Amino acid sequence: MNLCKKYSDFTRLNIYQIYPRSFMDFNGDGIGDLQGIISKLDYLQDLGINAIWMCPCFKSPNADNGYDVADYCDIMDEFGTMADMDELISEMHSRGMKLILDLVPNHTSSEHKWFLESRKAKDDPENPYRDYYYWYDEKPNNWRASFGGSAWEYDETRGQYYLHMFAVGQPDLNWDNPEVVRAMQGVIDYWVDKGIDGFRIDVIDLISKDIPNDKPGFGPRLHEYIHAMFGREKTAHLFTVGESIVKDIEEMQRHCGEDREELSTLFQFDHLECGRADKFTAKEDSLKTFRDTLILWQQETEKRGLLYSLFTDNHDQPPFISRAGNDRELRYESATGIASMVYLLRGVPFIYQGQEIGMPSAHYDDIACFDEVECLGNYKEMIEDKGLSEAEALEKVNFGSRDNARHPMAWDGSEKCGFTTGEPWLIAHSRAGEVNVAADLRADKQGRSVYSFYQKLLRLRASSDAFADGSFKVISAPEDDYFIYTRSLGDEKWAVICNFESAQEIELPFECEEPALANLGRKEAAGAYAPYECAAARIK
Ligand code: TEU
Ligand code: CA
Repeated sequence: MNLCKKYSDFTRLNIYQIYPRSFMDFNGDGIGDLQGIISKLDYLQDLGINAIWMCPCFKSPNADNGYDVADYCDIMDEFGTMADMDELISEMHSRGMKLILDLVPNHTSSEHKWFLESRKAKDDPENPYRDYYYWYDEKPNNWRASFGGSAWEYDETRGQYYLHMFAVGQPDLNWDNPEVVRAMQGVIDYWVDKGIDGFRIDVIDLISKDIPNDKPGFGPRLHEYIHAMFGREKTAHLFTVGESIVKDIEEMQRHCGEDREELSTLFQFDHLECGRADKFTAKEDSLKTFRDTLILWQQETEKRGLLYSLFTDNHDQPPFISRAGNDRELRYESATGIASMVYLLRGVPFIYQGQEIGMPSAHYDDIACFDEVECLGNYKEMIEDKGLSEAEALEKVNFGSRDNARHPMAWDGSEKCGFTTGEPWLIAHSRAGEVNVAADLRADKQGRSVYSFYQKLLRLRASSDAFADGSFKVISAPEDDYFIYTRSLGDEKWAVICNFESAQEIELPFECEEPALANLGRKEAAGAYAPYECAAARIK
């Protein structure tokens, strides 16, 4: 028996990512919750979504908004109860939708029972949690935490340093301890028994470390640990997507090859570098670099039969249209044009909440409006260590902060955006009055609804074997300022034409039927294309 499902078992998934804190608040406390998600399932189903990846919803003191888990088998108070969770699962399953949970195996919260026990167990070999974390008398290396500062924190109770690759409140688990592996298997099995359908796995590349040799990621036992989690009969049916900074196709093969029995697919981030010099610094870029990175991964994953993850946005990334598109005058055009560059490719689509209406970055005028730990840590470093002025640092934070993706979903143009009746935990984006679900649906009358375009795109994907399983071929040349590709399976052949930022004539080397999908309503696949205009048409 193969202990992992195959590529072709997942090509019909259309996945939507939810950040529960910001999606929909049902009980009016200003924080999104599980009942809020349930209330929007019909909206999502209507869009063409058949699976949801939900960011962590487990008990947490929220040092990093739920990525610091205090109990993997219980629900965060603000989000609801286990009864709500059971209801969500059954409401989804009755609609034929799959639920993918976010597993955070690299670290726990410093308030997790494992850590509370571990910190008092230095001299107690009887305590099973004694070696659950990395404890050292002296810092064994100079690793820096992702959110600023040293990755080693002195703990008074234990009298030793512990490792945290992220916030101080996120101690890293010591996977070299077999008890930790077993504990995480127990967590997975708990949720499998509840009937969930898959996991997104947080920073999977970090779980194995080589501390004495100073190697923070891709440690020597990484694949042994992934296999221990997911190469089991109990987990064979799951869809699993790991978050990882894989460098090349060989590395991806080692995670997702069918014979490996590890993961279904991975998120890799190469293509997202378009439009920025670093996380907090913008850069003028053509979509060419984005296109060429996508092409490379398309070709390599197809050659090896690997499942590729199609995405541009998530809860860590400011909206892609705000840095690589034009989120002002051409917001509709660039949101839909970029969608056609990505979501008709070979792989499994992930659409982040708000992307389906072309929601732009948040933009706040005051650092006090920001909430997330990464940008606040970096803001401090920019001013204290790098000598930036407050205004310069604020501009950088406005560009790169993860809050750009975490502000409340704007359901309508009212003061609280239809997200809550209370005080929202984070201020809505500055253009919520203009860009919201209700306004976007109204724009359908003018043929300018991003939602409606996504809906048509997802329907096209769902109705076509070529888009689900067909092969990919690039037609445009590297010097072209546009992207043409084909997807074909047997007699079913499609062309997808996506123009970049300038108007131009586009010739096609083949004849096409009238486009089945076009953001500006064009009737011929070839001809003069407006900025970000796109079309998908069957080849005759
Ligand atoms: O992010 C992993 C990660 O590598 C981050 O540094 C990420 O690159 C950064 O946030 C981008 O700005 C994951 C989660 O997606 C993130 O939300 C968590 O904060 C982090 O792990 C720790 O659990
Ligand atoms: Ca709530």
